[in-house]
Amino acid sequence: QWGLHTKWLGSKIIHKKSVPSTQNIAHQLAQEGAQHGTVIIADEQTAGRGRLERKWHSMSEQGIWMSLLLRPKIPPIQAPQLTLLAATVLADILLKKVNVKAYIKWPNDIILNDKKIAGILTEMQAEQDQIQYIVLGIGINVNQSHHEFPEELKSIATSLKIETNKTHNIRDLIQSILTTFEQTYDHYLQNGFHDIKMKWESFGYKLGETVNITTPNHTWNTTILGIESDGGLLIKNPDGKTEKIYSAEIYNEGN
Ligand code: BT5
Repeated sequence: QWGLHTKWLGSKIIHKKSVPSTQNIAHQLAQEGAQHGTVIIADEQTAGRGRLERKWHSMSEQGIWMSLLLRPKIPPIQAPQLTLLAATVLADILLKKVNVKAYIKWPNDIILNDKKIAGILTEMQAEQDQIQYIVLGIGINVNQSHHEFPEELKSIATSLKIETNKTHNIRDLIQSILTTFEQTYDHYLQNGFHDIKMKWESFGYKLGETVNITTPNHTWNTTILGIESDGGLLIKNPDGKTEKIYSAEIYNEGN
């Protein structure tokens, strides 16, 4: 039905019309023992979510809303690498299949023409320093028109249709994403993070530029240098010192 030529990713695909969140279904299936590579896809989500209890607007059949269930044999501290891996896969597919250059805004946003086109949500269940499973959620705005976005998103979100003036085949895109994700993931397990880091930096948003960065207790201007293999962001502060950060929001300078 999906015409997939993958080895393990999507060997089982659960496709629903409307669900609160594909993340929740994936968690439930994982706890019931579902296998590595199970994929949950919804046409529409009524309660899509982002990080930190934020909402992910996906009450539309014009996007890709899916969750991948992964059972990687890597230490839990390496899990953030999978978010970065997924981001490179999405940026790569947008470049190769849609012919647009999107950028990856650390840690998990895909930005096209300075607006958010996709987001990634990685949730991990770990016990005694072992990953039980990871649910990796991917949301991409594909064929929405501008007026379909809620008011608060209109100036910060975009879709492939808005940016290319064309509609895109959602199934084809899912197929490409799953195929490339599997290849990239297998390569990563065999060869480590180095190639992902290189790729990530070729798509890094505002790399080498000065941005405004905000953490819970601090806002300052800094220069983004790249990412570290543990998933942290490497920055260079105005005093010349480099620093690694693990949680922050990045804004354009002056915003
Ligand atoms: C994310 O969170 O960007 C992760 C999004 C993951 C969504 C997928 S869809 C399949 C799976 N099932 C789910 O329920 N979730 C995953 P975060 O970095 O926290 O960004 C959230 C913020 O993005 C919101 O606060 C809004 O500002 C903005 N936003 C919400 N919906 C958006 C949309 N459709 N397009 C662009 N920006 C959006």
